[in-house]
Amino acid sequence: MKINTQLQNGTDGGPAEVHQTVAAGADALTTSQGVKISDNQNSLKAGVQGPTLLEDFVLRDKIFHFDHERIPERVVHARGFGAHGTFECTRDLSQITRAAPFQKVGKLTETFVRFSTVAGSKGSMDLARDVRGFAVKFYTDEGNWDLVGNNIPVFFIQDAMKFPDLVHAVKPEPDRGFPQAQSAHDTFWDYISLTPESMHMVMWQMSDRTIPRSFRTMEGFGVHTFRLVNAAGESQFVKFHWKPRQGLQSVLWDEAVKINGADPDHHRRDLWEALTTGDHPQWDLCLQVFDQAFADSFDFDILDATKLIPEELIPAEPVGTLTLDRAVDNFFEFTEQVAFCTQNVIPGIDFSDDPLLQGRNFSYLDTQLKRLGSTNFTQLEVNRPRGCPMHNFQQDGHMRKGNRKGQVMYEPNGFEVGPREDPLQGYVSYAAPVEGAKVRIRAESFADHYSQARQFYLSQTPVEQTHLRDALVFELSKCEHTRIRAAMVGHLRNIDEDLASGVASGLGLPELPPPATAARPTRQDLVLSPALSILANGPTSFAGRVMGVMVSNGFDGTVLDSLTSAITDAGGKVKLIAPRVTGALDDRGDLHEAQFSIPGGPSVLFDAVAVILGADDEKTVAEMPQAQTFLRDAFAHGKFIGHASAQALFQSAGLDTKIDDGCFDLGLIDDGDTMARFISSCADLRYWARRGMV
Ligand code: HDE
Repeated sequence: MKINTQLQNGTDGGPAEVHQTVAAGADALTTSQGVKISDNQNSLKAGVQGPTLLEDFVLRDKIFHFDHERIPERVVHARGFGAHGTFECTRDLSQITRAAPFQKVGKLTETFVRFSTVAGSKGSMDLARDVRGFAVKFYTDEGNWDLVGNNIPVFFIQDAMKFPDLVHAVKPEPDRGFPQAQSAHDTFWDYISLTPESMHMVMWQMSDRTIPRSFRTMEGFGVHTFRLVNAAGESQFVKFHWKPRQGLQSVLWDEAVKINGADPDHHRRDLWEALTTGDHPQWDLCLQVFDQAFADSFDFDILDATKLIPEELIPAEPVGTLTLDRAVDNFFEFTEQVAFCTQNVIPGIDFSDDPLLQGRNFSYLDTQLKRLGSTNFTQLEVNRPRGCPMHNFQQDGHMRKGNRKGQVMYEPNGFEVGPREDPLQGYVSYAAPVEGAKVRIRAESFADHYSQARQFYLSQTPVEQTHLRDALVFELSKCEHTRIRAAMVGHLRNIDEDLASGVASGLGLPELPPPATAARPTRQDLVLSPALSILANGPTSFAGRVMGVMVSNGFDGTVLDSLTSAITDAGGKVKLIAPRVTGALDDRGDLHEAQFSIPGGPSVLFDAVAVILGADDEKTVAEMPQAQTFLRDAFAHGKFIGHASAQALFQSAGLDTKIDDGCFDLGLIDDGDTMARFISSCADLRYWARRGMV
């Protein structure tokens, strides 16, 4: 497209402004009515300095639309990031379900995925300590199936009746309108302390699961028990799990706090970069399939969303792979307007009687109408079925397009017009027997609130247990009401006495409060589940990770070259940080462009770091407070550190006497061994021994 750019003066010779006018062959700018616009910079006025005229339809068209650009944000999960993907079936499940994506190995199904944080509003930060949403829309041959999950396999509450209260408690307190995107405040912990069923989820929430390194490094879970139904109408129960091929990884709380300042978009930027550089993240969809006999014999109720089934008891078997392969080309059109609904199921998938799931089935359609303003949101590109046609007699409503043509808009009709029911292929709900009186009651089998919380806590590595305790101390320290802190410690005593006393001492409680009253005693006999640990399920290489390399003028170019090629071979990326973002000259005189200036590229943004300074600038860099913080933070966060000619910086950062086995002198590159050891160590992500935790 050709554009003429001219500087023009106002008619009275007024200030110069830029006018970009249309050139031959290019599109002309028009109003929403298609009228070509001659001047997009000045409104129509009565006289050069006169008032703007009401008849200026060009101005009104533009501002009218602008005034109405915002739609209500999601009441929860407002901040999200979406991507297109493809699901490939790797196991034929036709014996147990007739669901279209699982009928044949190799079958591809288009998907759209949206990750989110729950509590914060749309403009909050990515690294809030929060549960992450993991919602997947499958555009199957038999309609859209939405698996609207989280990155945690259990939930805070057992019944949908409690959801509005839970959300009101965690959202900003209504009188003051803060805190934003935080659970660390009185109302949340007050509610939780009065909700013993939330204790298992609280263990997950206070673990590092809620501060993931990336969307790419977290698991996803359907949470509820669902049903699979085969062509013969036989049903089994199922739980859905997404397992990242990238391995699990989280950041430290101190990193999360700092990342939120340095790059509040850290997670979305990370996914955007992965998608746009061809580093497509993948998850295996794994199923835990079980029957009524297992459900009857299991220690807990499979309809209780505060419980999980340990993978050691029923393995999560891979049945397909999701690859996110395309970024959206318009955020609003896809990520904002996508409408997930738990009741979007397809033949072969059905609900269980989990009261939380049943309640969700009411909520999602309702919320989409509020948010998107019309029942016709199903016609939007991101929401309409893509793998199959949509044929019905629905018509009209706000923004409807594509009504059926002709006289007949109903069924049955004697004109033999339009689509008809299909008793053989159509969706048939599983004929689960139902009986009993209408009651508002919680089943006895939902009464044990502490045993799985204990099992989760004890299944964590010592490092993770420490993080969990510290998170509880941090959060409860933000509560102004001491009764809330004490009440929470009372619950922790039912989970693990050491945890309770650790938190009590972190909070400075004068004495241990009594244990909370429990409907059921905590079981001490549950077998530990290593599948619940992040550290036990980390990556096996540095692939998909980022090495931040600080360089300055005169640095050793060969060290950077060999570091870059080793990282690239391992599937990772290198990003350069230099005193100025223009980059730095190496000792051969070659300019290496930087992605960050030192103040803009703190080490919390990277998985591992290297500092390769040049003689020309070494002293200047060593004196920069941000360079010192870069190194000090990397060290404190247990990162692996490569270095060459960085003695002065280690000294000014106060680390010269602390260099340990997590630091690698890349100047000793000659034998190649140091570099190789550095790269393979980086796969472990952190040198825990430095933090006193092995
Ligand atoms: Fe949601 N939830 N939820 N939720 N949820 C919404 O729907 C709701 C629950 C989840 O990226 C809302 O479109 C109720 C569990 C995700 O667009 C709303 C209950 C799980 C997303 C809603 C729950 C989730 C939502 C708000 C308790 C994990 C974001 C905006 C009965 C399995 C989807 C919207 C996206 C969004 C209601 C509990 C996951 C209001 C009533 C449990 C990932 O409909």
